[in-house]
Amino acid sequence: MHESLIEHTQEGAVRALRLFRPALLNATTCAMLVQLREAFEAAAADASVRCVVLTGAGRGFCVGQDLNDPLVRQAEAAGDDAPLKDLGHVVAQYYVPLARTVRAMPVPVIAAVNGVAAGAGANLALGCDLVVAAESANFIQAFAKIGLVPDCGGSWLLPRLVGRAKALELALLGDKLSAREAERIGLIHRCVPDAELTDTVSQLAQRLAQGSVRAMAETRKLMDAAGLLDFNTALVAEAAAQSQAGFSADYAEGAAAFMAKRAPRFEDR
Ligand code: T3D
Repeated sequence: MHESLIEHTQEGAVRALRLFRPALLNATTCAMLVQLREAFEAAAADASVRCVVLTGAGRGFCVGQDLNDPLVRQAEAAGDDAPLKDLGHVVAQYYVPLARTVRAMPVPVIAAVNGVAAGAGANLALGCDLVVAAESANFIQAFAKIGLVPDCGGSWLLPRLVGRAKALELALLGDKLSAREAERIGLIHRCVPDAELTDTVSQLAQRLAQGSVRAMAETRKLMDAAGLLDFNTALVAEAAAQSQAGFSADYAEGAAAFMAKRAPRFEDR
């Protein structure tokens, strides 16, 4: 039997995934990354799920790669002629499929950052659609401190979220950024007092789950693509996506509910 490193719970249409290696601040192993990707895939395939929340157990959210994992730890002993491990292989095999899966979810994804988020753990959170962090949490682009470069989407996400100057400051210095400051510079959606994190995220998740999650997933796709497009091409992409949205049951329901002055009941995915 494999050890379970991800806890799954569901409340209504909201699936919560909790990273579970609390003693090591939820540092990720390859097994954990596979389990997390499979948990997202299961949520994507389950029509009862309309929002996913990702959080961590214990005092940390996730501190990125477990640096003690034999798959990534290079030999230290002088004279040890074991071949060097190829981290690019680990990134391509485990982090890339996970980051892609999260970014392509058919429903909105919220990161509930309960504590420190470092390295790939920080970028895993930032790749989610909305990031809500407890006031005591912080974000650390820890890569440069150990001679690595940002991964799990960091090089793409950071400049888009906060601009090149701040992105490079965060990545080159690797200093702790408080959740409050992360909210101020627009890196995350919101920072809340620790005691309010669970309720705030729960209310936000239930609200998203009641909306047109299909339109939300399409909106994320449009915004991600738009960064590489000129204005006119982005307009064309919007028209194509709106064409599809206009054929959806959600649009029929949303417009009918508006005209009838009642709350809509969205069911598409
Ligand atoms: O390798 C590849 O495949 C490439 C992919 C790379 C992706 C990456 O994520 S690289 C970045 C890896 N992460 C880090 O470099 C962060 C390292 N951790 C820290 O700098 C500190 O732990 C924190 C600043 C995040 C938190 O500090 P603090 O004082 O609150 O906690 P702590 O005492 O340092 O950590 C608690 C325990 O977790 C401790 O273990 P112990 O002494 O109680 O047995 C510590 O060693 C362990 N821990 C923390 N981070 C990691 C870790 N163990 C393994 N790997 C970690 N990344």
